[in-house]
Amino acid sequence: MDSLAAAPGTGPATSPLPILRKPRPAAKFEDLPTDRTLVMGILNVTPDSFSDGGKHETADSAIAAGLRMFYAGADIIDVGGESTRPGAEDVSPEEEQRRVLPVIQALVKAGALVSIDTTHASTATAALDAGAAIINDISGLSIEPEMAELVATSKVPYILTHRRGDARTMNSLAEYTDVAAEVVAELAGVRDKLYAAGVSQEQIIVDPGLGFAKNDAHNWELLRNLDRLESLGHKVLVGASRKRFLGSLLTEAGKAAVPEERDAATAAITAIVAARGAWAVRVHNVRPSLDAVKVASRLAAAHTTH
Ligand code: PMM
Repeated sequence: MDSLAAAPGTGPATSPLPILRKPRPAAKFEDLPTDRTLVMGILNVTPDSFSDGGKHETADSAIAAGLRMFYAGADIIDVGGESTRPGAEDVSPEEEQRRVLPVIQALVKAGALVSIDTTHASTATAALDAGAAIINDISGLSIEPEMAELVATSKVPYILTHRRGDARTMNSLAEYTDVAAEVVAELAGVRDKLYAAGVSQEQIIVDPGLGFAKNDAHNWELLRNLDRLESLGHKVLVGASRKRFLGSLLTEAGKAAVPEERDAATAAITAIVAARGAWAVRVHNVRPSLDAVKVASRLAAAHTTH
C-alpha cells in the first residue's frame, strides 16, 4: 500500500485509500469549465519517461496517482503508456494498451475526464472504448495517418502537437529561421489533413510541442509568441512541465535543476500562459498550476479605476 501514500508531484496523500471512493457519473468534455485555463495532470504509465518514468510499475500505483491528481482538482488526466523522451524505444500497441487500459477504466469509473496520450490509432480506439474522452497524439498524425479517420468518426477532441521527426530524430531537426511562423505553418498543414478527413474546427486543440524538435531558445520564443499559435483559431494547450529548458534555466553551480525542482518555474509558466488565454496546461504537479490559474483569473477580473 506504500504506493498509495506517496503521490509523485502531488504532495502527501490526504486520503490513504482514494481508490475506494464512490464512483461518480462519467465526466464529459462539454462540462469542462470555460472561464479559466484548464489543468491536465500527467500520468505516465511507462518505465522510462523523463520525469515520472518508472514510478508506476503496477496499474494500482498508477491508478492511485491518477486519483490523487483528480481529487487535487485536475480537470483532465492524460494517461500515456509510451515514453516520448528523445531516443526512447518504440512500445508495441499491445504493450501500451496493457499498461494504460486498466488505469483509464478505473479513473473514468471514479468520474475523471481522461485523455489518451498515444501515437497509435489502435490504442486510441481501445482507450476511447475504455472511456477516454480526448486523444492526445504527439506525433501530429505522422506515425499513423489513419488517426485522422478515427478522430473524424469518433468526434472526440484531438490534441494536435507540433513535432518534427520522431523520438530518435527530433533533436537533429530543431532548425528554424522563425520558429513561431514555421510551427504555425506546419500545424496548419496537419490541421488541413484533419479537415480533409472530416474533423471539425472545435475538435482540434493545438500544442506548440515544447521540447519536440525545439531547443531552449525555440521553446522560449514559442511561449512568448503564443498569440501566433492562437491565430490558428483553435484552443491552445501548453506542455512545459518540468521540461529540460526549465532545468537549464534553473542551473546552479553548473548543475541543471532535476525534474522535481522545476515545479515552481512550471507554475510560473502556467500563470503567464493562463493570463494570455491558453485553454489548458499539461503538468506533473497539479496543485501549483491550479493556484497559478486562480491568480491569472483573479487578476483578469480586477477593476481598474483610472
Ligand atoms: N509532452 C510530453 C508528452 N506528451 N503531450 C502534449 N500534448 N504536449 C506535450 O508537450 C507533451 C505531451 C513529454 O513529457 P512527459 O514525458 O512528461 O509526458
